[in-house]
Amino acid sequence: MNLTWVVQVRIGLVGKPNVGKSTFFSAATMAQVDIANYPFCTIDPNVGVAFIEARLDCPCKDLRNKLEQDGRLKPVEADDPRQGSLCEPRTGSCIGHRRSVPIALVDVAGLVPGASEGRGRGNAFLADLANCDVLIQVVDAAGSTDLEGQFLGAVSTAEEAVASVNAEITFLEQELDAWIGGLLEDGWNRGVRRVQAEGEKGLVSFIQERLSGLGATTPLVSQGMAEFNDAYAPSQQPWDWPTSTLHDLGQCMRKQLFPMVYAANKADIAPKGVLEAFPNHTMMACMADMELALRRANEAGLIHYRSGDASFSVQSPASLNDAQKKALDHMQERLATFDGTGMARLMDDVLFDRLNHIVVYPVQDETHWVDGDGRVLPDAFVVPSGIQAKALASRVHTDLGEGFIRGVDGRTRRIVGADHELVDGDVLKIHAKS
Ligand SMILES: Nc1nc2c(ncn2[C@@H]2O[C@H](COP(=O)(O)OP(=O)(O)O)[C@@H](O)[C@H]2O)c(=O)[nH]1
Ligand SMILES: [Mg+2]
Repeated sequence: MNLTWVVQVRIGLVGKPNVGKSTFFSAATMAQVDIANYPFCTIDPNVGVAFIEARLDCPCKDLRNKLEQDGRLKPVEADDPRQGSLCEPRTGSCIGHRRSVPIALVDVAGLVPGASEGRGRGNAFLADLANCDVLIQVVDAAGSTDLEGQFLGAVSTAEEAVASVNAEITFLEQELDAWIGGLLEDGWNRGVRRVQAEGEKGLVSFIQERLSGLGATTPLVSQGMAEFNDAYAPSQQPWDWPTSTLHDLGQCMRKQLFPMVYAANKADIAPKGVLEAFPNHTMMACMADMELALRRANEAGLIHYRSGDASFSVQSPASLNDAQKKALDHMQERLATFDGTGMARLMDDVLFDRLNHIVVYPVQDETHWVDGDGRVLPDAFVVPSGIQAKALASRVHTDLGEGFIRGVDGRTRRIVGADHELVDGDVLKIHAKS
């Protein structure tokens, strides 16, 4: 089976140069994955797979509880490396019933001021951006670099850092707006003819087609249109709209197409109070280079660290030299101060709050929660909250969707119909005509 389906969400890392995008990307995509399962990774070196922990415990916890109650399984041993997990994930991992799910992460380089007019890599970044469901703008919370990414000498005051972050946010919005506004402007004559023939419905379908390469769907465009009408209430007819109005329209579409979350990176060297200056943004403190260092040290067997944790343990303290000890002490202290590197928290927020996704577990056997080969809970699907049973079936396999007969809820054993809406942590058996 083609396994590209396991990655349903694409997150883009954007921002001016030298803010830490590539560091964030390397840290987040470090887990070894079987690249054959993710063909897109081999095509683009700046696309990788990152794992995000599901919010709810893996259903293998319920399975274990049941087996223990029935006396068919002994309680977890203290030294069990999987800390009780019973599942056999095809991708990602599950330890202590903490199950991780894959997403695609894209390091979008070259988005510099003026990029939409051809500066830097010019429009090359657009192809990277186009398929992203959501963007993380990495900003330099320390204000240690200018808009071109040149390092500034002195460390900024809070005021300077806030002004600098504001400039980063504004430049990126302007670049995206100019790009989307330009796309609308280009074909506007055709758009106008559609409005004359079909009214606003024609305009929506024109915009949707124009921006389909960016993931525009009719509901998204309609939502953007509603916000445009609210905010700008243009008095002229669309055929009389000046360029500036088209760009306002582009801005409303951008907000729909690219929801944005901010990583206030370099928190370790940032002055206090930067985050507080952005109450209307989803912004979280981040230390990408520390996450990278911790993951590398973990990989090398020096420490035991799990992304998201606010501390780590040293494998064999006696074997460390003074320099290593000092470096690790320093990291412990920073980690405690910031309650973790912030990366896992940010990705969790993006996937489950901003994108409102859930994790569900399709199985072939509703009693034992296994697939055809007897593999326990092999797949964890990241899907939009409230997805219907038949739509989930289509994501598992187009044949399962087309032949959908009914589903069976793995917990209640109730039969559910095509329009049954799934909730986080559901286990579902799908019956389909073959
Ligand atoms: N102090 C500090 N420096 C960082 C952090 N993350 C990245 N850097 C440094 O910022 C510089 C630019 O990082 P890079 O990932 O290449 O930035 P990119 O151009 O946005 O991809 C490098 O020297 C990194 O080591 C962080 O959290 N704190
Ligand atoms: Mg880079």
